[in-house]
Amino acid sequence: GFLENVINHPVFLAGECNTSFIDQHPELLQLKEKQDRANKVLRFLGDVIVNGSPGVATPQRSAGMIEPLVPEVDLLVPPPKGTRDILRERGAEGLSAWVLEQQGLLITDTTMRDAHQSLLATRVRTHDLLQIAPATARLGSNLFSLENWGGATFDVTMRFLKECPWQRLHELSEAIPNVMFQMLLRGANAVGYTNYPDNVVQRFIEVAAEAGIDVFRVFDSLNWTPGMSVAMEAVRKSGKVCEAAICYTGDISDPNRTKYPLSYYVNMAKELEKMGAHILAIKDMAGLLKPYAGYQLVKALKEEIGIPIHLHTHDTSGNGGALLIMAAQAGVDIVDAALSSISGLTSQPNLNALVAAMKGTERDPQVNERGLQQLANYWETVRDYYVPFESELKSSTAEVYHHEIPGGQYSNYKPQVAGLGLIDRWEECKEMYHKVNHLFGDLVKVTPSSKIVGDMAMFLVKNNLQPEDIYVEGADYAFPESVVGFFKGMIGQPYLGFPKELQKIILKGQEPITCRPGDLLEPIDFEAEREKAAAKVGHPVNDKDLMSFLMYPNVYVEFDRQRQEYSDTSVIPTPIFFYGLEPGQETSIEIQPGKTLIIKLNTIGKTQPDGTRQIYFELNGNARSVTVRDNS
Ligand code: 3PY
Ligand code: ZN
Repeated sequence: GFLENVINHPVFLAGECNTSFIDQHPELLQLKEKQDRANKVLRFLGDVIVNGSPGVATPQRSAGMIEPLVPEVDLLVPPPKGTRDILRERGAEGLSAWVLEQQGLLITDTTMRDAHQSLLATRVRTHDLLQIAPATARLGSNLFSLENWGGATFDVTMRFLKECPWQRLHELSEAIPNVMFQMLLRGANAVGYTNYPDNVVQRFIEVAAEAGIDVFRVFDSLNWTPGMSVAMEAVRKSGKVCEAAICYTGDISDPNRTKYPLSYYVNMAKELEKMGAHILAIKDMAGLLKPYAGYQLVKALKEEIGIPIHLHTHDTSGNGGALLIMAAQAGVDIVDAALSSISGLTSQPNLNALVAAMKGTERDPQVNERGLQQLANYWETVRDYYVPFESELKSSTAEVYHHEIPGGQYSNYKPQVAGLGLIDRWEECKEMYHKVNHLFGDLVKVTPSSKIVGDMAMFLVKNNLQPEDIYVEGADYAFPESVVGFFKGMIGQPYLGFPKELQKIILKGQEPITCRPGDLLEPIDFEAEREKAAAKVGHPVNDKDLMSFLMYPNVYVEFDRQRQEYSDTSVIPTPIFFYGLEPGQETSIEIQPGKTLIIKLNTIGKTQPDGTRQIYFELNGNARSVTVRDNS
């Protein structure tokens, strides 16, 4: 390889080389880099071929998978102007005013975030997002926004996909310059599961705004507005759109569910408007807002507040499409939906069907129906790559009105239950989720409060306990850490307070807090943390990587280690990334624009006494082999 190139170089052969030889011939170093990169990719593929991919229990054959049809668009013509241009020209307040001027229903496409978070365990890779990005910019140019970042994607990209969430955002932003990017931010929990110091939340928002996020949907998992204030102010300061959410739970149309009546939501909405929200979101994370209740809620909010209203729901019950139409009738400004092939069930309602239903009405969204169908067709093919991550829910279910499990949690809770060996008690685990909700005083359940309810439910089932048993035997049990933290007040205060007796039992004498957890957390010393991170990964750490480290210290360090070992694997096509190659199969991987590796798997060697195997490839026509440890 490298050495041969050096000794065969004419200058070297002529004996004219001195110490500046390499300086004068940087192409040799580049070649070495490229060869290193190719070796790393081969070692990664070798590992997948021998050991499979984490989380893929049922291996698939990449050989049988077809390439998606990417709609043809003219890349030389810049995409039409969109909402990002409006935000740039008119600012956040101007954008909000523009929304109110629109007669047509505006639509956010959630395909790139919540849809796959809710149906495919958040596993959709950057490679698949980027391939369709230029077409999305052109065929979806009339969309209000693309929700494509935040929520669970930040964690999952690093933890399971070995990708950098910031790189994803950057690359998407280059490919889609015209439509606003939207992210989900968990208030003081940012994109994690725990409260972070205020200056971390602030810096995270600054960095995300700079990296391409235009609309920040901010919520608090207990609807506790003090938990939202720091994030909301930081978004306003960044010049981007502050969309503050009321999380919907219970049922305003059920006279027996008195804790969260219509007035509760109206009051919260007024407060968020006063706190400076540019847009109000109704975040119906479990899909509990029934169509007529939705009409009533939107109507009341339109009368009581002046900012635009953006409705988010999940179609778990199958009533999601009806809800969106009723909400449109009541005057909702913007709704969330997902391209048909990644819609429905625990995901958002079907965007293409909504567009068809609204066509020709007063609130016709005036989008490119044919174009959006082509985008949906692309995702239909791509969805097949993610089969092992599908939840097994086959039809919509009205049972969600009973268990109230959020759509984004459903596809996660089941594998967690399975992981604890409780899958044959799945029905019981769902029922226990319901019981724990009421044990805890009927909570707003959304990340992280939903995770706490889930953790407690699994804990009870695992220990063969019923909620009542806690009052008798509670002292004998060590409760899940998340549950203890919750009762300590570490994610904020629930509406109407904690159940006091239960709180005493769970805290075992510890004093709960009633202030904002952020008031107690020391500000982070960014430069000290940056040094700590740099020491762990062995190279300087920029602002974005520092944010990754602060959100998920261990996950970030492990992700970085893998990237050093295998290079940036986000460029590998998804079927190959998850399922490897079969002998005789060939693939091409564009490691950077214009640099493509053609890789063919020849044979897989037998396991050696030391537990390794030799994997024989052809790389751009040359024989190459790598040694891989067989973990089986
Ligand atoms: C998240 O926080 O990831 C959610 O999707 C909540 O609905
Ligand atoms: Zn959602």
